[in-house]
Amino acid sequence: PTCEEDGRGALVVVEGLDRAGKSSQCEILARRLQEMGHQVRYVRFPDRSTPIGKLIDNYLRGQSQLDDHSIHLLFSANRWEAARSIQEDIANGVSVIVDRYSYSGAVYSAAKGNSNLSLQWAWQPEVGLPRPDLCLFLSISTEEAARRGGFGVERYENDTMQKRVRELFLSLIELPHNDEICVIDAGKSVGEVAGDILEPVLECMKNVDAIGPLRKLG
Ligand code: 2DT
Ligand code: MG
Repeated sequence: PTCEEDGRGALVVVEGLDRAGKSSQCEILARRLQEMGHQVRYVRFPDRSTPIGKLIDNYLRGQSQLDDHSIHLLFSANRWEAARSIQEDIANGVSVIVDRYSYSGAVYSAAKGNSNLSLQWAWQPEVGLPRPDLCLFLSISTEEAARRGGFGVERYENDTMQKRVRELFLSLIELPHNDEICVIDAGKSVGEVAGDILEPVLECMKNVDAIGPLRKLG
């Protein structure tokens, strides 16, 4: 029922700190777009269902120890193994909503206090992956994140790490070539945030054919 038959889909990434509401917002967004007649697929990273994803899941749950470089490259490999199917969907007019992507990948690794992974090193394995047409960064203060309940038990779910992650995310957003990043105030109510997200996504989906074919991350 839409005009997408002859156009490509949009690649929309949702990023942010833990407890910013990414997963709930991705689900709401995917449902609303579907109700409007768009073809949509919802993907999340890490995708813990693949063999590489299982290694990542074990690591995050503290069941295995891995060198920081090694786990970093597994997170990236987990995106590379999904890249072709994302490209195919986009080419076939299906928009893909992605819960966490390369930005989380670079930022979480570089935020580790005990490692010497620079943001620049951490970004390199992402070069060449499908480039998002739009990246929504769900921003909440560390105080608001704390109000939303305690941390889970996984690795990275602690105050020091979250503070560093937030700072690094903000430094990424300021880079001039990252003009597809749109900052959303995720401290508002679920409904308000959903409305604030829908608007730029619809705008992006309208403009995607003017952008041309799906680009690659540089
Ligand atoms: P979830 O809570 O969203 O399942 O994420 N992470 C994620 C990385 O360190 N590198 C990555 O490339 C990605 C996608 C963020 C689990 C944790 O994994 C971190 C939180
Ligand atoms: Mg989490």
